[in-house]
Amino acid sequence: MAAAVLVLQAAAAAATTYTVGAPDGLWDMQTNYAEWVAKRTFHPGDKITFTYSAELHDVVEVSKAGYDACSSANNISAFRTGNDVVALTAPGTRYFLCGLTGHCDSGMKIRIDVVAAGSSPMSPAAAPTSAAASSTAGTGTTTTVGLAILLLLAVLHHHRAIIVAPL
Ligand SMILES: [Cu+2]
Repeated sequence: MAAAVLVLQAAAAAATTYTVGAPDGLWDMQTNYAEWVAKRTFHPGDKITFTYSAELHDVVEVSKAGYDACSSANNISAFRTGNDVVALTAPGTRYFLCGLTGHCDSGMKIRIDVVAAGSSPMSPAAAPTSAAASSTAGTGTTTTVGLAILLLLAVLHHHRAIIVAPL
């Protein structure tokens, strides 16, 4: 189990393509997207894929205002192939909704926060940071051990001097 988690984290460290809603859902009327995004961290370079029946839904990228109001009137872009890949190229928040009447109001909207690598504890940059922290700690330990050895040598030397002196 721990190994599986590590593998997942390693996979997340590289550019990842996420199928929106998967594995428990898809781009549909049932999936809780707030819950889905909460379990994931999106970084620049990642992609999200909207998979759905093109007869039933579409995907519209909107502004925050559009997202809040469930309005696709001033959309940024629209997709309707049923298998739409969106590249998350830069840090920031992206908003998507289904443009079909009533679907967004029923919860078919998703907000994706794209965070720079390093701003999340699970990000790849966190590893070098903690590695640096532990190597700093390692240096501290080495210094302490080195001092202890020096002290020991000094004591031994002093001791020997005492032993040697009478000879
Ligand atoms: Cu829809």
